[in-house]
Amino acid sequence: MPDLKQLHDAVLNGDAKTAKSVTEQAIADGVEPLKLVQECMVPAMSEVGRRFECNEYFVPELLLSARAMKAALELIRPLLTAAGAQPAGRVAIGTVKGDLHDIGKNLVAAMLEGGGYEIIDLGVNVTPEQFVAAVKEKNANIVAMSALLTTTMPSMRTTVEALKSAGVRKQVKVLVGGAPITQRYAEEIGADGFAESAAGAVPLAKKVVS
Ligand code: B1M
Repeated sequence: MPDLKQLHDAVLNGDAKTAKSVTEQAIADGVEPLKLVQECMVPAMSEVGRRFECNEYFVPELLLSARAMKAALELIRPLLTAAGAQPAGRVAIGTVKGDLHDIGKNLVAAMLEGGGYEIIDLGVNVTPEQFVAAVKEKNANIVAMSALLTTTMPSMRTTVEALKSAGVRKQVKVLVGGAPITQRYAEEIGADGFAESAAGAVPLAKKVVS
């Protein structure tokens, strides 16, 4: 059994090679994949954020940590995905316009995929028009938006408005999340639900669709 603190430290120190090898070993030893995410990687990224705020870390360190987390997540993602289940719905997911943070969004997508949802991943810097197009052209019945910057949060409201203007608001449920987002903000902009974590997105999607 590998020492899981090594995974935490590898993400914190931006060491993708170690992050990957410790994750591989942990999976082989039967450690619950979600435990690796929730108890090692997410706390490490929080510490990265704290160091960035204190000017101990700068953008290059952020990028290295993000790369280490992604390397480990790539191994975990397939394990979160249920095999062969009928899709419970079709989710168009993206990080909103102006925002390039995608680690949380990717985690939410993987959890929803694991929960039986078909995922249309629109990527990052997604405009309201792109969300509308995914609903119209790909028949998504859930729009899930992620924002990590306070400056990009307003794009969630603009997207809700764009869905209304395009006449498709009633045929989709809108879910929002990301570090600066709150239940109150979700209500304010007319979203149907807010999830604080990737794991919380699955029961939320089930609840709003039913
Ligand atoms: Co940036 N960044 N960043 N960053 N970055 C933050 C967000 C920040 C809080 C750091 C800080 O100052 N402490 C700060 C924002 C401040 C603010 O707005 N108030 C910040 C800043 C300022 C910036 C730049 C402006 C820095 C600069 O260039 N000067 C710049 C902006 C670029 C842009 O987007 N236009 C920038 C750039 C970057 C990198 C590119 C270097 C890199 C991102 C790499 C990538 O994503 N591919 C990066 C990183 C890594 C971070 C931190 C350190 C970590 C983010 C992360 O991945 N967390 C972050 C600090 C922090 O969060 N503590 C920070 C781990 C991830 C699993 O958590 O994304 O919160 P999170 O997702 C969670 C939940 O929020 C939820 O589920 C996830 C898992 O449970 N969730 C959802 C997320 N989306 C959801 C959607 C849902 C439901 C739940 O839908 C239903």
